[in-house]
Amino acid sequence: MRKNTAAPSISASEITPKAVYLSRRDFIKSAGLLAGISALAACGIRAEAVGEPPDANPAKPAADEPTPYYSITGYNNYYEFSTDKESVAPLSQGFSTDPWSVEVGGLVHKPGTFPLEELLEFEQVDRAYRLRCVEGWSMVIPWQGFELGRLIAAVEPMTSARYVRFTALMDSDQMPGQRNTLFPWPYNEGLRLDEAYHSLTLIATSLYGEPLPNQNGAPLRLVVPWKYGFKSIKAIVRIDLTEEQPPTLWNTIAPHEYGFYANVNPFVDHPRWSQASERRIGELTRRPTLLFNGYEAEVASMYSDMDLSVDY
Ligand SMILES: Nc1nc2c(c(=O)[nH]1)N[C@H]1C(S)=C(S)[C@@H](COP(=O)(O)O)O[C@H]1N2
Ligand SMILES: [Mo]
Repeated sequence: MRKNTAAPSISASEITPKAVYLSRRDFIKSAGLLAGISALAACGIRAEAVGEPPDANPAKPAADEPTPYYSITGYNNYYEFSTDKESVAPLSQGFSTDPWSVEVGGLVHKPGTFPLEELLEFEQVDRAYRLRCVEGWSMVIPWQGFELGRLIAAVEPMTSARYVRFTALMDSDQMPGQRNTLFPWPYNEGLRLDEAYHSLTLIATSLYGEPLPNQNGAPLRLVVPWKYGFKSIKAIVRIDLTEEQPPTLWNTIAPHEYGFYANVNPFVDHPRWSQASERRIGELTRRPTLLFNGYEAEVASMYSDMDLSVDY
């Protein structure tokens, strides 16, 4: 079994509404076809795939089933609203995301301001990804959005560009957590340019076929499935191409605890806890954490010349 695949690209009009998606999933599950995330990503979306024969070995342990919508939207890390995961959803309900645009600049030939509507014209894809928080819990989230690489290519990076810096919204009137001055707001993050171009790297605009809920980073957020969740910055308003590695919020606060790379790695512990296993939300026992969150086949080559325990 492949550990995962990028889901096939589909157009926005083909994105499965949540109710249909869920009932189809139930059908697939009862037919004994749902053997893991690869089955979901490759088959769950496309009706014709339901007719495929059952898996020869259905007794696979630890299948990656999508986490229920209520957990994905009710248990959130989003410090601009609250450090309490269950308070983020209620506190973010009135957050205004319309109109929204993203400014893209820095070392590019064609800088520009992209209204959300324009970003939604990039080819939309459907991706169910594992999300592993550095705190030791995980979910499986069915996102829809576009590959970040499409946007980066559109602004034509200069040859000197080596990194991408992301900046989230700064608006302490709307985001009460930003009144907590212990954090260097706004939230920011960064990727190396090859990571940003990787086809797994997504800008998510929807979840379970519905527009991104505020608590999950509406109207658009980064998703980098092989890295710890804090890299997947929410409510992005600015993207800059840079020559130097950009500062990031968690790396600035605690560099020895949160590296710039933040690749999921069960062999490199957090200084205060083990990263060898994780609690999948909704499950009773912990499961082992996978190197690169199970996306090793797709991404390991980008780090072949790095010592992962040094560049963590
Ligand atoms: N702007 C912003 N983005 C953020 C965060 C945040 O506090 N602010 N938290 C991060 C962390 S630690 C995680 S685990 C994920 C959680 O995403 P989810 O709530 O959609 O599951 O968002 C990440 N993106
Ligand atoms: Mo996290």
